[in-house]
Amino acid sequence: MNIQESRILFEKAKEYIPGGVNSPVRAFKSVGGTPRFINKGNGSKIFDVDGNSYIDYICSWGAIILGHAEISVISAVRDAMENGTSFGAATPLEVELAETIVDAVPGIEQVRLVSSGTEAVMSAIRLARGYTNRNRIIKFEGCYHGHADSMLIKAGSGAATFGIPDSLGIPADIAKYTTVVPYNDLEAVKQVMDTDVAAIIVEPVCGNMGVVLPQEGFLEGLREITTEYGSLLIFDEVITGFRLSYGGAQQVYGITPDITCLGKIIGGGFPIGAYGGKREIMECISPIGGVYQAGTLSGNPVAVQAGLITLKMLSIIGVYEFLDKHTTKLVDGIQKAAKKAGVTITINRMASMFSVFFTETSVTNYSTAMTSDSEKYAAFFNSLLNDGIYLPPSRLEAWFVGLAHTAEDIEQTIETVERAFSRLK
Ligand code: KE4
Repeated sequence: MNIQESRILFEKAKEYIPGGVNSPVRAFKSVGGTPRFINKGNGSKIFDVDGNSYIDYICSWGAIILGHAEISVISAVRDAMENGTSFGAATPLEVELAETIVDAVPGIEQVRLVSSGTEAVMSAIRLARGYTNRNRIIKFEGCYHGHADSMLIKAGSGAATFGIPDSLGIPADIAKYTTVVPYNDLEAVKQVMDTDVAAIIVEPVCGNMGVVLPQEGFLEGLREITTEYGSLLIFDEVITGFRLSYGGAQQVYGITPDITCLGKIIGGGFPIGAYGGKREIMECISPIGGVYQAGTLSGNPVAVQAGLITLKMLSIIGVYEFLDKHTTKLVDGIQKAAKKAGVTITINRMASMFSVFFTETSVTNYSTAMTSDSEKYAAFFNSLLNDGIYLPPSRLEAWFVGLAHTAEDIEQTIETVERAFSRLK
């Protein structure tokens, strides 16, 4: 595969942008090779600057569930842009998007739009602290909630409840308020719980250590513990919102959090995030409450228009069944191909998101996710990439199936996976 233009661009990009990318995972560090510079997407495919085409299973990390350059999104956005792109004032469409989200997501009675998932989580954390007048946050190892200081924390040593920074530039005095425990481990939560915990934040189905599902009783247990201690339960549904179902993971599992964070899909590929919850909690937000949060481009009319069209399309009966059918076909095909090639894998899947782990261990948390062989994943990734299939450039991310993936795409992917597995032996 000729990737000369990507190579040239990457060298130039490294002159002007740290690492040549605007988000670290795009640099292909954990899989090696040259990141592809993409200049076009259409439907299930993306095209790089050398003219190579790929069936895309990143889908902008889940945001592009309708497929790239979806015609109704493009035409609605074009119309919206002709009326101007940002006013820094209230606009009618953001009311419509808020109403749509409130109607769709069980735990949201009021919602505030922001411009990224990180901003949604950062604001939700501040809101939880302001509402409860408490400081501590509990999060789970392997869950990623964006790059706000209090979220870039890793587990302290042993039973120490104090988190330690997972990035330079985070003061210990901030890190100490975040405690990190293993996913799916309610006992560990109980050991560190106290009445200074403002909130427990969780990806109800994790997509950031690869896909890891909540074990029976885990989410219910978090709901019980937070209620018992008067802490808030925050579901970070930036990935799972409108992905797992129209009401997100909380609709699938029947657990209602106090605050929900959203992003990705609700912007249809434009910069967006949102956080919402019970009215009593949300009314603590400025300008009516004392918790401050603001944003120049919050509720941006172009992003909101793209999000509205996307959610309208997802509300059509049968959409999630379609996604389910295609994902089942793909996952079954990968399983069969691995068996045929004698390659040991574990697949975790929920609805139209899944991950392939190169391990025989069942993957239920971060430490088991890390048993996935990184060299095998890198070889698998590069074999598929060079054969026109674009996977996440990290073994700890998710594949996403969208409405634009056709039966032919699925067939072609399975055939390509078979070739990749045979090369792995
Ligand atoms: P953003 O700030 O990147 O819009 O959202 C942060 C975020 C929050 N919560 C969850 C559950 C998330 O998955 C994310 C961001 N997801 C990653 C991919 N797993 C974004 C990709 C990247 O960092 O480039």
